[in-house]
Amino acid sequence: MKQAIIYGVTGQDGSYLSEFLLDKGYKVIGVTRRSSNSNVSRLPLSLNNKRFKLVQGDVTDPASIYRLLNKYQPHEVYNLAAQSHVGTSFEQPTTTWDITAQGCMNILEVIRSMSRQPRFYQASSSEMFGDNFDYDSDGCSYQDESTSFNPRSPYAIAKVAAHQATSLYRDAYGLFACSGILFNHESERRGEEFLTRKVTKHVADLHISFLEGISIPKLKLGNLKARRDWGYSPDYVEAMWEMLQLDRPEDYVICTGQSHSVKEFVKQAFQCINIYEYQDYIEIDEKLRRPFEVPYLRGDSSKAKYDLGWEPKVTFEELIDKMVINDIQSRDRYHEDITSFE
Ligand code: NAP
Ligand code: F7E
Repeated sequence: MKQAIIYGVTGQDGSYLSEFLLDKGYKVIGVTRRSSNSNVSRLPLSLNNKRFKLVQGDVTDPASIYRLLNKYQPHEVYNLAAQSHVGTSFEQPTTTWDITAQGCMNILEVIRSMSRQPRFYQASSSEMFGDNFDYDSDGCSYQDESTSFNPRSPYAIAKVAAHQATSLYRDAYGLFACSGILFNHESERRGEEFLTRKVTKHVADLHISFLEGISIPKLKLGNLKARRDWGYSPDYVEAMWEMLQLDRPEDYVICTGQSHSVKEFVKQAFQCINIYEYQDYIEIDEKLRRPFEVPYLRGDSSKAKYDLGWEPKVTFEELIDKMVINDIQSRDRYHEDITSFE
């Protein structure tokens, strides 16, 4: 039976990847760092599976990585662990570096020392491009595997370091190590401080507030002009696995090829509850703007389509529908629980 270790299993992608690998018949060892409260809320399905094992560990602790990898001797290691919030990285640059850059190097060093070396996946990010892009034959801007990096946040700098380390260990030591350069991907399990989930959760709250006849404060947002290429996380974790099944390790851009502004996302989310004048329900908070913004992301994943046969399945509109409906249903369930308690 194939075994995989997932660092970052408690996060959005880690939870979907563990379910995907379990469906494929893997034994999955999910690594979680110690916390004072349970952080496994995204893992109920995996935890019910006998082939899933949750263990403690931390990517900033090399000895713990050494012990885990040598104990389980996995076939594949997925490094999804990161301080992944770009805004927070401006406030906590050193923590971001320690987890996101040094953490990757710590895993690579352990793999290098092993006699039976597992295949390694590194979660790279479109943030690494910063404000760089190329032009296609129609004059439209895009980023792909050959676009140069220009990281413009502590998070992106740490991701570039990890990305380059992964490529170095592949070339210098012959490790089977790949980086997926993933553009933004979201889901019902997205953390609530990211733009998409913050918006869909607010839209759900607003919907319930109308039913209850109460008013809630406006949604505070930062930059509405930035453009992102937003896809669906369960689609994207499939590409991670596909990369590790290849004959040769290579890096791949994973994206939808469509770019939308934050404003377009907000507009579409409010339309899900039949609000067409979304401007009446939001306000701009200058404190939510970042010291530097990545203005435009639109990926080209032709290489992944050709080599991996990978294509995104969920569209921008379907993604927003799924997230809003899920948040409304969760609020309904919460509302029922409160009512029955009263
Ligand atoms: P996420 O929800 O923030 O999950 C991050 C995971 O890393 C969590 O499980 C977190 O554990 C874990 N972690 C943090 N510090 C750790 C440490 N010191 N040791 C071990 N684990 C640690 O992120 P995501 O959206 O699933 O993204 C997965 C990966 O892809 C991240 O590396 C992210 O930077 C990268 N990425 C994401 C996107 C995107 O749009 N989602 C795009 C490109 C790249 P806790 O639960 O304990 O906090
Ligand atoms: O911001 C703008 C913000 O925090 C999206 C991470 O998964 O994808 C993600 O990074 C956009 C930015 O994601 C608010 O300025 C406006 O332009 O959801 P986000 P991100 O920064 O793009 C990349 C690929 C990763 O690798 C990262 O790990 O929305 N924005 N107003 C806001 N953003 C937030 N969070 N909150 C606001 O109120």
